[in-house]
Amino acid sequence: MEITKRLFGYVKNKPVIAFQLKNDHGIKMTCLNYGCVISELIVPDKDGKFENIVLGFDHIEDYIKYSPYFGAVVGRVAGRIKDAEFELNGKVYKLSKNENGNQLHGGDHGFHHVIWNASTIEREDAVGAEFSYSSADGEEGYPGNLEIQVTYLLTNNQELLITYRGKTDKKTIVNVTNHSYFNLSGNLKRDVKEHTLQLDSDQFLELDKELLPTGKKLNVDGTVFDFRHGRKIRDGIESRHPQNVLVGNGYDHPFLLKGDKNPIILQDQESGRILEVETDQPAVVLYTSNSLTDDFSIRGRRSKKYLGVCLETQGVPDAIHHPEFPSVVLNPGEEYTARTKYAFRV
Ligand code: G6D
Repeated sequence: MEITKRLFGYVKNKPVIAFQLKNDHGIKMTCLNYGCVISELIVPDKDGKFENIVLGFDHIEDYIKYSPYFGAVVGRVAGRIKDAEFELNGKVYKLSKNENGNQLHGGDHGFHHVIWNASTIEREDAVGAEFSYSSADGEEGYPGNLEIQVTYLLTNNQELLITYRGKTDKKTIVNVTNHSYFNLSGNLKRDVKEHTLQLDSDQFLELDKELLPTGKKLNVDGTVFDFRHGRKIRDGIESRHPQNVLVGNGYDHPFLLKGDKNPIILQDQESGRILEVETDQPAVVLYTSNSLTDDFSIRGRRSKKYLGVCLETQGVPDAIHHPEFPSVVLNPGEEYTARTKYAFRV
């Protein structure tokens, strides 16, 4: 197991440090104290060739200028909050607006964009980084001083364990996730259209034209949203289903998870790489990078639609406006915890 640290750059004159974690089997991961970004994840293919499987950059300027949350932790609340406002105990809180009068991913100065305190973890069979951030009362409009912590642990069992913890001094809402874009072909050789996904979910949430949940749960039966027996990402890209067309021809939808032990399995036939995801969260947003623009490069590869697939495990988006969804409210004295495990197999 190995950890190395190096200066990655500066954001608002604060140093950005890159932590490179390596296990005993050659798996390597680089993460930054800027937005807890996972900038690189190097894993083997079926022939033992080690290549990067996430979208990311080698220079901080590119993250500032181009990144649509590549590898970042997003929050205080991931997803969209309608009208960028919500009510708690009879008080209306107005959030920063950054998309069509709503708030997306915690606002433009959300968790993806801040410098976190960082420390390293060294264990017998795991190495990791622990990030912490004090999100002030009123930051991006949210009530309560929130102490949030994110731990990445790379194990000798080819797994990345992500744990989120939060405490507040005032009633607030919290729902964070990691927004990595995976591409199992290795070094972005191909897009993700031929990737197959297996996801044991019977229902997904209908979105409106601002990509906010309408509150309606749609059954996956007989549609390209049925991943229970495995399906190619391509199916949703080529589909004429109104919900696939609405989000720019692909997927950008929350799927409701059943809390069973069935992992979410993403596979790339050609490389033989398999990503297994397990989580304690009630939902996963499947986003097939339909909005990726082609006006920048990613480590020399021209960006384009469908270059990555996001599996954003989280609370149900806009839950604060849908009492029927699991609550994202955090009270003083309670602890917010969320866990997701990514396992790298061939
Ligand atoms: C688009 O609608 C999608 C979001 O789900 C995604 O997180 C973002 O691009 C990066 O806004």
